[in-house]
Amino acid sequence: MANFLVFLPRPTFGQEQALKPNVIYIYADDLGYGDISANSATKIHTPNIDRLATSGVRFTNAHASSATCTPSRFALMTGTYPWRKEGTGILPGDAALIVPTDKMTLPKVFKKAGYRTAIIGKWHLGLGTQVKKDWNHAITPGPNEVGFDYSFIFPATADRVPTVFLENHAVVARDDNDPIEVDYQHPVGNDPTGKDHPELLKLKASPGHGHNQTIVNGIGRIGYMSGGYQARWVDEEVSSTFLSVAEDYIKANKDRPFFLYFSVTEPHVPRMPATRFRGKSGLGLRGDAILQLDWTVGQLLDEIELLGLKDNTMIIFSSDNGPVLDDGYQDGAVTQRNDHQPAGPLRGGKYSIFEGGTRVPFMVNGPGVAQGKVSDALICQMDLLASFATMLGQQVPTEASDSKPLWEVLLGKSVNGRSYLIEHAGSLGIIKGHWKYIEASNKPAYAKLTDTELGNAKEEQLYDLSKDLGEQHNVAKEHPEVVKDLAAILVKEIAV
Ligand code: NG6
Ligand code: CA
Repeated sequence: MANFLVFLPRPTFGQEQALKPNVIYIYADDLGYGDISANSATKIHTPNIDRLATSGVRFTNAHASSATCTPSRFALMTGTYPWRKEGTGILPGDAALIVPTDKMTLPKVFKKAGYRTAIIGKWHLGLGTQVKKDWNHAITPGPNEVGFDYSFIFPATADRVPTVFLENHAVVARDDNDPIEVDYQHPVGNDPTGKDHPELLKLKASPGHGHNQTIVNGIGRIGYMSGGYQARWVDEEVSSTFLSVAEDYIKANKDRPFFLYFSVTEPHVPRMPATRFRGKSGLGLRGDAILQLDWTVGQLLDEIELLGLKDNTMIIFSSDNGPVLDDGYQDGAVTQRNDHQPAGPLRGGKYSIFEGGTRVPFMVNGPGVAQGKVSDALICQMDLLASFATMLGQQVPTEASDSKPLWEVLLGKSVNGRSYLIEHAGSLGIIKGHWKYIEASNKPAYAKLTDTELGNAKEEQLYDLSKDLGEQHNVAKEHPEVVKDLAAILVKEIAV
């Protein structure tokens, strides 16, 4: 009997693993298309991120669903367009969870296939069932209730309170004798605010941007916070904290398939990289933060190699929305710009319906993935859910209705991406083939605070991206039939 068992045609350990590669999704925050040298940046060098491009597929037409963070992450998790659902805009740090707990999500696809799943980094999709919550006890639901076995996160953005990490349901290093309180409407506690005590700031807020409420670590934040002095993060250590938690996680799970959503915070504000990166880019703290991000990616890639996981680990790198230089602090991004083009050849950036808002770096690397290939296929981060579902032999979940299964495209084996994608900022646009249509809108064309061309105009806009990637020449009048076709798709999609 024992001998018979030996001859059972069961897969060897190696084969089994090959069917289920580990997947690491590295998600930068506000990194623009032109912020990496793989996408032709010349004023900054990102050799480690570039390694992912040279040994994998680099996409030139890959998108976040939206031009800001929360909606893009909502789409990534749920496989649905965020503008279909109210309340998916940029969330405050005390928001309730907006990802449904009873629907399929990207991590649940992996879980269903027997993977261990983790998020390490920025969350920004809300926690708990209501705004008012007790930060001193377990907070639920959150990432663990939508598919992650393990979570080590910060709740919202680096510029929003509470400036603490949560491991699974609990604040890290909390102290029962020093309870944390958070409020976005009214001041709490006695901590100085940036508004009243600008002399205490090591990073000054930009005029008009707010970011002048509770001061934590010499930086004025959005929102008020009191207590939790042991738990408050030091900005200079946030990145290395996430990296070391990620390395530990990978080591602990190296013998079984895992999905790691590594959601780093660079180069989102406040840009306060570790001392050794400061002044290194010549582009101010934003550039320095990108160098820190690049170093982090290098460390992670080295670790994967060291652990012998390289042949069995797929790494996807992208960003949640386009770039912005001044997003609230005087950090040198504008004054030391040195002609750096964070959106590369694209117009607009974060907050914009022009391509700079959603078209972001996107690289896929790993077993079965073409090497050194450039793909112009249209793809959205929202498609990862359906793509991994099919890769793992599952049906595409019906509720992930906007997610397209594009596994072959991710591998670089096919260039047949989406037939169209709706882009989302203040208004909606649609990209189909070489055409880009932006609906007519009364919203502002320009945001002075962030110096962003938002892309809104009272008349409909149409651009031929094959000749005019920078969206300079509105050809709507010359191609009324194309305008009609794209507007009709938009109307149809909105009605779903
Ligand atoms: C904006 C903040 C900006 C940033 C952004 C969220 C102001 C004036 N600006 O409201 O600094 O925090 O929200 O960025 O408050 S995101 O990448 O998470 O979407
Ligand atoms: Ca972002």
